[in-house]
Formats: sequence, C-alpha cells, structure tokens
Amino acid sequence: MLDTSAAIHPENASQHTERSTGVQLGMITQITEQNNALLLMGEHFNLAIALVDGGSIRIKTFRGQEPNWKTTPAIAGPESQSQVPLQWTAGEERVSVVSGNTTVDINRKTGSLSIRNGEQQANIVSVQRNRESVGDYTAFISLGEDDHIYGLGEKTGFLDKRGERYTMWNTDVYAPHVPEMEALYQSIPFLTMLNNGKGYGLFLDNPGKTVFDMRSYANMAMLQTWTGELDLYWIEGPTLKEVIVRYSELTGRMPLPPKWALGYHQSRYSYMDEKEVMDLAHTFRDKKIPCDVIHLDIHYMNGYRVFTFDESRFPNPEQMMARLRELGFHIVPIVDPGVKKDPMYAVYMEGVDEDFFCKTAEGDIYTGPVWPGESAFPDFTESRVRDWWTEKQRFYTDLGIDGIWNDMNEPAIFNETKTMDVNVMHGNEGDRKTHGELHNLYGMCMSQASYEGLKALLEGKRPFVLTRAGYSGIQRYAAVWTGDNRSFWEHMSMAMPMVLNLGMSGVPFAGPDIGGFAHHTSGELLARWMQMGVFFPYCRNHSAIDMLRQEPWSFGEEVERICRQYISLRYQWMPYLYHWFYEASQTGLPVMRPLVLEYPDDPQTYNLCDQFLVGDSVIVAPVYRPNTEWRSVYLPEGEWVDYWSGERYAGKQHIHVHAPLAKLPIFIRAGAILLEGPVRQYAGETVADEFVTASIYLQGGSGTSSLEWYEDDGLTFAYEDGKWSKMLIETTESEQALNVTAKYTARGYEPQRASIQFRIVGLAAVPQGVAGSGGQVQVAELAQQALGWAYDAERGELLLKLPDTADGIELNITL
Ligand code: MIG
Repeated sequence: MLDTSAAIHPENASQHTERSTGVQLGMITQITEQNNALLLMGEHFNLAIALVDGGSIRIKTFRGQEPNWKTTPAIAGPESQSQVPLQWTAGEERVSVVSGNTTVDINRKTGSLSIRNGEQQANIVSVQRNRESVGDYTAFISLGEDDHIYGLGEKTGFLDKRGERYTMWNTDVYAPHVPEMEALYQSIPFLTMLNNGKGYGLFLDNPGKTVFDMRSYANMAMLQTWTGELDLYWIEGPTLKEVIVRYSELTGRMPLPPKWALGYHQSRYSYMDEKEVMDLAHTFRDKKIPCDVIHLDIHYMNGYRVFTFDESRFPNPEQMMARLRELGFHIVPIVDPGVKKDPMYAVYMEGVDEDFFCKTAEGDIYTGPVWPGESAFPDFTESRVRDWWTEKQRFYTDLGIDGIWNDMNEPAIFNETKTMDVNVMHGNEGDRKTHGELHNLYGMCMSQASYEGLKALLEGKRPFVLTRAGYSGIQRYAAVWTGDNRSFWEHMSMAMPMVLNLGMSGVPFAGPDIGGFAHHTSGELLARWMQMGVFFPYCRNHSAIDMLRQEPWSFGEEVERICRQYISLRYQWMPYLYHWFYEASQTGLPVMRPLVLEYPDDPQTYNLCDQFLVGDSVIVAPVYRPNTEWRSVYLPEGEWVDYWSGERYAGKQHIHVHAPLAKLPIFIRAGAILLEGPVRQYAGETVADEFVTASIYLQGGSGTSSLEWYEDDGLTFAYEDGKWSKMLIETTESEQALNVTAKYTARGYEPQRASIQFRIVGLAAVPQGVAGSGGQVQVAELAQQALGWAYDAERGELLLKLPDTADGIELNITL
C-alpha cells in the first residue's frame, strides 16, 4: 500500500466493492430430516440446521445432497458437538425448529432465519452465496439500535465493536496497531450481541479468511467467508456470562496454568548471552523485584535454527539452567515454526525424509524466508507432524525447561503477502485443504504440538506455552500475548479493550508487552504500564532490539520503586489471582473482565474500557496519559472501597480520583472477599511466615458474602487426582453482629501454612466482643501470635489470626 497522499489519488479509488452480487438461498423446495439435522433445499444452495448439545444451534450451508458435518479443531470434543434430536414443523410460510426455550423460524420463500429465545431474537435476514467464487457466503444479521457487540478476539479499537469492520486472517503486523488494522495475529470469529442486558453469541467456524463487518450498514452486521461453507453457531444466553460459558464449552477451556506462569516475566529481544541472562537474574534477586521467568529470544539459537543453542553465546545451557533454577527462575525460549533449509541440519533433514513439511500442490516442499533464511514449515494440521514436534520438545525439557514461546506462527514469512502461499497444501488428516482454507489454524496447531509435547515430557508438571497466533480454541494450549505493540500511551490504553475482548472470546490468559515492544518507552510510561500490567492475566515486560532498555530499573530509583511495589503486589495478590484462574479453567469466564460482564444492565458500562475488573469485585483504573495525576473512575451499583485508603463511595457515579505517579486506583466492592499472601520473589518461594489474609469488605448494615477459595500445589497435575482444596468463606452481617465461617469443603491438598488471617474492613469502632479468636492484642503484636485479634482504629479494621487446620473456623463478632 502507498503511504503518501498518492494512496488517495482519485484514480486509485476503488469502486464500491460490497459483494452484493450473490444469490439468496431462495425458495425452500424440499425439507428432510437426516441424522438429527434438518436439511432445507433452496433454489441456489441448501441449509442444514442441527442442535448441538449445550444450547447451540448449528447452521450450515451446503450443496449437493448432504452437508459435511466435520468440524474444525476449534471444537473441543466430539461430545460437545453431538447433535441432539430436534422437533420441527413445516407450515406453509415457515419451517420451525423448537429446542427448549428456543425457536428457529425459517421463511420458506426467502430462507431468512429468526432465532428466538425468550425476549432475545437473532434475525439472519439473509444468507447469500457469491456467484463468482466457490463457497463464499455472507450472512446478514439485523442490528437493533440498542445492540452492542463484544468478543472478536484480539482487535484494535474500543470495547464495543459496533461500527467496526474486522478481517480474520492471522497477520504479522509490525506497523503500529492503529484502529484501521483489521487483522492482527489472532483470529477468533466469535461475537456476543448484547441487547438491553441480554445477549446471544455467534461463532463462525471457518479458519480461512472471514470478515465481520458491523460498519457498512447501520442496521446490519455482515459475516462473510472467503473460502468454504458458512458454518455458523448461534449460542444461547441470555446473559453475557452464559454465552461465554457455552462458547467455551464448545471450543474448550484454559487448563490451569502453573503458578509460576502467573508471575512476572522479563523479556527482551534479546538477552544475548549467558552472562547477560545471569546478571539479569541476579539483579532481580538483589533488588528484591519479584520475577519468575526470563525469556530467550532468537539470539539463543545457532543461526536461528530451532532446537539448538548458539555455543559461543550459551556454552553450557544445562549448567545455566541449573543455576537459574536455584535462583527460582524458569526460562522460556522462543520457538518459531520455520525450519532452516539446510541439509546439514538434522531437524530439516528429518522433516524432509519423513515428509513433515507443507508442500505445493505439485508436491515440492514449500519454503519461504524468515530469520534463518529460506525455511520449511511443518504441516501442523497433521497429527503425525505434531507428534514429531512434540517429541522435539525433549531438546528443551532435558535442560529443565518447562515453558515455550511460539512466535511467527501465523505463519509470518518475509514476503509480499506476509505469509505462506495460499495454494500450499495441508494434509489435514486426510482431508487435504489449501493454506487459504486453513490459514488461521496454523498457529494453534503449532501450539497444540508444543503444549502436548511439554505435557508428555514433563512428568506430571504443568507446561506453559505462549503464542502469538491462534484461532478459536487456542486457550486449550497457550497463553496469548498481543504481539508487537509500541511504547505509546495509546497502546497502553488500547491493551485494555484488546485483552478484555480476548477474555470475552474464551481466551482468559492474555496480556500485552508491558512498556511496549517497539519504539522507546519512558520512565513514566513504564511505571504506569507496569501498574496496569500487573493486574492483567498475563504479565510480561518485553522490548525490541535497539530500543531503550526497559527492565524495571532502567529509569532511575522512583520508577524502579514503583515497579517493585506493583510487581510485589501481584505476588501478594497471587491467592486471589490464582483462584480466578481456577474459575476461568472451570467456566471459561475471564479473569480480567469488562464492567459490562458484571453490570450488563448499566449502559455506562457498554463501552467502558479504561478501567476493568479483576475477578468479579475489584476495579482497577489505571492512569494512561502522561503528566496526569487525576482521572475519572466509574463505580457501578453497590458500594466501593478505596483499596489504599479504605474510603467508601456510593456506586452509580463517576468519581474524580487523585493518582500521582506511584498510585494505581483500585476499588473493592463492599461485600467482596479478597485473598492476599506474603510477597514472594517467585511463585514457588517458601517464606518463613506462610499466611493468607482473607479481607472481608463489610457492606455495613446487613448482607452476606461468600467465596469458595480454590488451592492446589500450583505446579503439577495432581489436582486431577483430587489433590486440591476448597475453603468456603461465608459471612453474615447485621447491625449488631458479624458471623464469619471458613470451612474446608474439600481438602485433598493440604496448604503449607500455620495460620490464616481475617481482616474485617469497615468497622467504625472496636467490637464489643470477639468469639473464636483468642484475646485482644496490639496490632504490632499480632505477627508474633498464633491466635488473637487486634483493632486498627486508624483504618477501622479488625485483624484476626487463627491456626489454619482442617477443623475450620467460626468467628462471632458483636458490634
Ligand atoms: O519479526 O523474535 O512479536 O516479540 O521479540 C520479529 C523477535 C520476530 C516478533 C515478536 C517479538 C520478538 C521478535 N519477533
């Protein structure tokens, strides 16, 4: 594309390119039921409708006698796509399919569909097929004035996707991620439509290029496939949460990551040699800035050959790894898909000999230029190739590595189209397809191989995989970082809606490069971005070659102090974070949530994305502009407590908050229970005084609250064999008394700590009586006690300390 004004030369202006030349389904001439599906034969093509277990309706175009029901790898398991019997009737005007509370009406004259579920209605006003090409469909979905759109994975722009247009085509975008970038590295063709607090989902399962156009027509969204059939799932709500739960049932959920992966990650393109890596590790420990992971970017390899180390830079990786392990660090090396075309390189020759690489239709190995020069690309759509890649991970696991970073897996290739020739063929388990048809799957299939490889080799330990590219279902294998952002304030603020919508698209474990990858960060930007970034699910600081360094200590003492404080805070909050990661692994609901997810009836939240929730009851509102000490924060219904000062605010109002550089505004919902532990230098560090503090934020007056807090060893798959515990914390509040119980509802895992503390926040006066927690002591003395309570008059907090035993706890506090 031209990047001068010549780009908008009148002669270059394209004609109106809307694909309105298609044909409609037309009159339905024949209706049959076959294998639990309804087949509707139209004039120009046909439509099949099936009910999928768990509240989805699958609508698929086809030609010929019957549809091909084969699903893409996005769909998690055969059980979740099983088609259930359907009831239907055919009238003169329409065919109706009924399932539970849902009715699908298909107009027999036009083939238009309306799906009704309670008050919700989705209108697919028409499905059309482009005349010129094979298999290129468009579904037009009517949009009401009050419809808001969320999801669509990793996209630029704000939270509400109404009025935007996006392309799903995994793309390596080094150019700045500005609003007109229609495609980035991930493609998640799934959205939720919200109307007056209620919604439904649409998932267009097609891994070729698809377009979601919510811009060209004010009252219509256009969902378009470029290759292959329209395979559309309507997903039942009626709440936003239910849509996400169902979508993630269909496409799978994030396995619980190891705790260390939730820690702070430090990266740079590149830490060049062993000395630099070891100095870095020691600096973190010396400066008492917590850190779990150091990433190795491409320079660790020998000529960018994957599964090698450069011997001059890293003469003894095994020894280095052992030393780092002693310091509590994990190493996550980068692994790209391109295998250098080099007959002296064993990995390449294995791939050639075993026929593992993608080939042209004529049968030649396809190569394209990436870091190592001309490279071949494993055909990850084939399980035999993934098995090979899986086994190859042994190179890393033998060194004690348990995390892998998959980059360039769109795949990115240094050519005009930025990727593989669309005519390259994929084996696809015997169902050969072109790259054009499967492009968006490539990165996910690679991460699947990486994840499964590590899992098989780590002997019960949980792997960590980080990926740049992905498709629906990527959450089953990898965390996602949002690629090459820049050290711009705009990119810091854009990271919020981007990661929030990833969370609304089934991908809870995601985050941007903190500080920005390209361009040069400043101390102020790093400090502000760090404050925000430690509350993102994935937390890594990464920067590009030739850019100013941005380790936490790169900008003087003040910025270093702020980075230390907030990274430490993430570790302090680890029990709470980990709990919400567990919830995400069970339900698919995100850890980091837009307010609209919890307050869908409040229009103030519909496009609110410069603040967010962590779990369901903590608001984080970062400052994302330079030289700014004040910002407006929206507090939704309820009462909210300033985490730092304890000050209380009524909800349903905007407040003006003072936030000098060292302060990140955080608000806790009255009625919430927060879990905090000691600051650790890395997630697995054992500290002398193990404890957890459950902070109970009183509602004042009456009310109840509860949290069923999940714990396990944070490292292995033992939780799959019942080695986990849950403690149900419940409180009942009245004007006169407060009752707190904490009972283990499961104790397959025994936490390694002697005591548990409760912090009752919001008590105006010292309580009249405390039953269940020994005698009263001074606040300062509590640390030395095994049992006792203290009242902090200044903060209006009651602190209680108790032994953490299987018996559970009951506290009765007279106010
Ligand atoms: O074309 O490995 O997004 O994180 O540092 C650049 C070098 C290749 C792109 C990744 C970035 C990484 C860089 N990679």
